[in-house]
Amino acid sequence: MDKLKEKFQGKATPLAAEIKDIIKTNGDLVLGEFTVAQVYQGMKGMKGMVTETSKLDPEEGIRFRGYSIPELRKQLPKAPGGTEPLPEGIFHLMLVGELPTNDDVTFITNEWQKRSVVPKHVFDVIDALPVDAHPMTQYCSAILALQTESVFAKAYAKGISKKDYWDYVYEDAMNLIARLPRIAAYIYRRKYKNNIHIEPDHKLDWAANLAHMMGFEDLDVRRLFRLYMTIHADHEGGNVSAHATHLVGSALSDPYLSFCSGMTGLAGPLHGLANQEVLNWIMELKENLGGGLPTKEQIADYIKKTLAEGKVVPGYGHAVLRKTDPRFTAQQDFYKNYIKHDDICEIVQMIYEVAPPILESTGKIKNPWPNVDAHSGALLAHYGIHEYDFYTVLFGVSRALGVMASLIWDRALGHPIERPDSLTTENIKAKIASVKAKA
Ligand code: CMX
Repeated sequence: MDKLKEKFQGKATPLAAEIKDIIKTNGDLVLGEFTVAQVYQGMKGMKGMVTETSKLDPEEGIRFRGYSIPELRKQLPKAPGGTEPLPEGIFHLMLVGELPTNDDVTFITNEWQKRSVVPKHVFDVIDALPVDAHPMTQYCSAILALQTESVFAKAYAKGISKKDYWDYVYEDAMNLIARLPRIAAYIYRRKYKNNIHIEPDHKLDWAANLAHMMGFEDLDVRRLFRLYMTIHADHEGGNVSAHATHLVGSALSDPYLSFCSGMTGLAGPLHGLANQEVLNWIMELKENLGGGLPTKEQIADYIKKTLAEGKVVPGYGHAVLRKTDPRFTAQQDFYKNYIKHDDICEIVQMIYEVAPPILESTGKIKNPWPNVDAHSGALLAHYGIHEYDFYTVLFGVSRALGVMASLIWDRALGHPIERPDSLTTENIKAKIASVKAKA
């Protein structure tokens, strides 16, 4: 058993026993009530699942195992000479609940290097798609094609004990995470760089290797990729990509199948695709004005026009957050520290000043503040990654860290198949009538 797996088992075994006891002794304790509006409107605020890896506070933003993003930028191990955390570190933190040492992250980098070979048929499946297929379609197809490698699915077919599920899920999760940079870079080079591919560099860490295989050797791009992969990794359990992965995993679909469903959810414009939408929206604004920096008044008019056309302002709003997303702030800080001047990043800052009061004045948007997607594309574009429709793939590579760590926990804690109850509108009307009759 490898040392990370052993450490995980040391944490999971007592927690699984504790949870069994909690359910036995306090299983009837009421945790919350829900309303008709919540049932109709996406179950917002309903507490309906357990996620160990991170917790989202509406006012403060995400904490990974209790650590905020600014704390993690300081405390997680860095590459030699690097200034941003290695994403290997946040995976360790989410999986075992402890800040890693330098040795711990080196171990994970080496494991992912060893496990990173992608079978040929996966590239064949990508190549079978039209080159103009959206990169997320290519990415999801590749993940499904990779399912042939699932050790969980093979072991399950032979017959394994429930108590061993997590062990096979761990193997699949580690293999899947290890292979994603190669797949993402392959899609990028196929679609935008004349199908000319770059071999992995086995001396590089996971995020730097992705930048390298995409064709970016600049140290600044490595630094950005390490930050990007760290901050996009997880956002507790209820967001579409995390919930879909967890839900499909609860049917004991293997990690490849489960992750693919999470990624098809991430590909939606109200979730991860918003990063491409933000850049398209900003470029449309620039084009309408004939290039250059817009004034604040022009930005305000453009936002009002977007709302009047019944469209969403991409990168703004959130189902849980009620303040500026700390993932936005971390990227803003990156811009101010390392880039200092860039037209698109400046427009992002101007939108941040102009948009919130306009969105608030609609009276219906619950969170007028920017989310992670409001800034990420501008940083990527600064370093020459102008293919906006590829951005969600990068989000998807990072998101594997959180949802795979959670999936290992799900199986180690023996979470059963998810099956909430549903109601018809007739049921709801009957309930309203009976409450009114009693009043
Ligand atoms: N622009 C315009 N309208 C918005 C809006 C925005 N940025 N954010 C919310 N609204 C609208 C909703 O569409 C809804 O309108 P209707 O009542 O007419 O249906 C109303 O305001 C209330 O919505 P809400 O309760 O504030 O927000 P939701 O929880 O329903 O939705 C989200 C959250 C993120 C989907 C929404 O804010 C949005 O569409 N934002 C733009 C897309 C985006 O940036 N998504 C990325 C989120 C982060 C991520 O997952 O990556």
